[in-house]
Amino acid sequence: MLSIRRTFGAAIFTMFSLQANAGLIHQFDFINMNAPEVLPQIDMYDAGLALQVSGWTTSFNSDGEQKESWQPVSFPGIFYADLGLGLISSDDDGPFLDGGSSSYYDEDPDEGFLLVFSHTVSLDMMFFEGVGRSDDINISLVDFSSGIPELQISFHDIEPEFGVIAANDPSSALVGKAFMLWVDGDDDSVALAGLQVTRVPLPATAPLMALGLVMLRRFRRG
Ligand SMILES: [Ca+2]
Ligand SMILES: [Ca+2]
Ligand SMILES: [Ca+2]
Repeated sequence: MLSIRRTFGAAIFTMFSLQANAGLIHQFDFINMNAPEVLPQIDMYDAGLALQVSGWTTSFNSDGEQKESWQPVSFPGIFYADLGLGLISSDDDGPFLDGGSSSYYDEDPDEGFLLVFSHTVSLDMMFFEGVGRSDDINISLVDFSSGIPELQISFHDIEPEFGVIAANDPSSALVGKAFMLWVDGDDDSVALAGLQVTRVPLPATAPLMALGLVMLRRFRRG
């Protein structure tokens, strides 16, 4: 009888853990199969987690020096279409998120998406479309408390594999409420198709796991 109770307790524990973990992962899909739209920003919501995406420009030269401060793009705006999100940062600019040469900031800046979440998350997976051989992406943890993005920690020139960047050990620092996904080179041109994040700290997990442990102990005590 003891072994049955033990198994039952462990099963409850596992059930609670799985349930808690399943609720922590959030996915945001930016593919728009309807008519393309150009929007000043994108607001999305998934199970209690809000995300706002806005477009920004800057200029970094090939030595990695920042030549222009970050500027918000309000017009024309984010291109929301069948490959996901691109950015049209001026009347002459193409619809992809694309970088530019630092000598032509006015016509062809470096572009980025600022992602601002309502809660602290870890950035786990980024899905891109339109990725070619020359494309690489910079990912930064951002302090946005002043209203101007301040890059805190950056990972440069990451090449998506089959369109996917998966955060792993080197980028486990990507935990926060605001991130910039940006491109800096003349030949960078991509669309952001989706994101997967995990909400942290884990508000649901701790009490549920504690409950699971209590129940497990009770069953064990029998
Ligand atoms: Ca563009
Ligand atoms: Ca540049
Ligand atoms: Ca680059």
